[in-house]
Amino acid sequence: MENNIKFRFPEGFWWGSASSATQMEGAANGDGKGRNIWDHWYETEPNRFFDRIGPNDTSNFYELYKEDIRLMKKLGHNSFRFSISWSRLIPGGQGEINVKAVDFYNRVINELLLNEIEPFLNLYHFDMPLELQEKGGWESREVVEAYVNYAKTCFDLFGDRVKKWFTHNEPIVPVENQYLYGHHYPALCDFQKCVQAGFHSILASAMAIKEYHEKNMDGKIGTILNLTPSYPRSTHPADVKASIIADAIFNRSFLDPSVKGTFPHELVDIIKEEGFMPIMADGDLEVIKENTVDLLGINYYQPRRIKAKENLFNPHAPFMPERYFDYHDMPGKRVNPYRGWEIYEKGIYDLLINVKEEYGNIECFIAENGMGVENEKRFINEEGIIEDDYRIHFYQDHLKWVYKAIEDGVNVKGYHVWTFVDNWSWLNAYKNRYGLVSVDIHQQFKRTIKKSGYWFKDLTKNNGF
Ligand code: BGP
Repeated sequence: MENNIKFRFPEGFWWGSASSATQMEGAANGDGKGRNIWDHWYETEPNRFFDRIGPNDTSNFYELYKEDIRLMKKLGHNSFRFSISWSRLIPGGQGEINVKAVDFYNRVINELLLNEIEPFLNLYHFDMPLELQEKGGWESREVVEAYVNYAKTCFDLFGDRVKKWFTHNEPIVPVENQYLYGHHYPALCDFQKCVQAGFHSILASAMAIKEYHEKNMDGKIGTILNLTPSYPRSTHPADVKASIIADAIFNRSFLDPSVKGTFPHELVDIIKEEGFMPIMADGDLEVIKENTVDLLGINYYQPRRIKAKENLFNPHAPFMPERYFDYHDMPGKRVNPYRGWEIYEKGIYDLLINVKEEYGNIECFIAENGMGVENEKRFINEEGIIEDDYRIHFYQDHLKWVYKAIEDGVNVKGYHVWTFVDNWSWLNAYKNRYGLVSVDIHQQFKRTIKKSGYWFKDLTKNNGF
């Protein structure tokens, strides 16, 4: 088998997977955890969740973490990204620390290290403590301060062993979904709040980076962004312009300040012209300018196909970024029908080359890439294993382009799949499954390795395929 390896990755390449607290821990009300927006939304509007399955009982990593880490080891992980649940560590978001949570995260970190799996620790993955959301969430300056305190607490508690930190996962996603598109609580539609929340999460990230660097800990701190390369429908200048604007709004809005400490002028011009500038305090822009990331995590799922706007917008409707472009339904595109996302593996290469050319070739890694499929039970073979060949092909197709990016000089250090064990999804609960390992939610969350899990084991063992 060794000799058949066509794509051999550099020595020490980071192989692993990513997850998040709310999506996998379970024990949502257990051991002193406070409530977050998901616990609250599920209680008040369970109809918003697929099959009415909520975040209270997700995949039970809280109890099964040892078994999961043993499985990670078996499948060849050398790194694993997870997040701390802010409301578990500090119920209410500020004030007293929950000692049981400290104990839990210590046990997880120690168990990972014992198994030679490096913990990549993320501070915020969509799960605002409810009390802080009631103060306005990211809209509120007080929440920025609370977040920085929470970050400092985490560095002090776990920074002796954790050497890779991330301030946020996909910070644009909660902002757009809480304040514009209605997918996350409180489902508002208010561009002004959206801009304010976005600015505050960028500021919070920079302030946490500052704290971390000032502590002189011997690790790195970065952020994880979902990058969706924008492709214009055609070379017509109107299509190209629309695509540049979409890129500024959805990618460069967070990528530029995170890596360069600046904001794209295309976005600032629109925000100014439309009258949505955020409230900023003196010195905020300097903090953002001076405290950029050491390391960039990139989540890639799908591209964005853009064309010039076809119709005039309704001037009375709430402001939406889509006033500046339309989505282009490209004929012939390949789509994952369960999630509705286009599959375009070359996108991963294009965005990596862009990071090399436009962002100083900063050290980066693929922090999420994956394919969610419904009703995987239909693929179970006689041995009880889900034969998810489509997922193996999906990974191989993307990895070929990551490999090419490395050949072309991109400083990309690793590849994490989404996800290890099937987990609960914000919008789709357990409908679409992404794991290398399946979960039976009706049988105490029993784990079974899928075919892709065994493939991943060979991949990591051979450092390529
Ligand atoms: C990313 C998120 C993850 C995860 C994944 C799959 O954007 O960081 O939390 O959920 O997408 O998306 P979904 O669960 O919506 O299918």
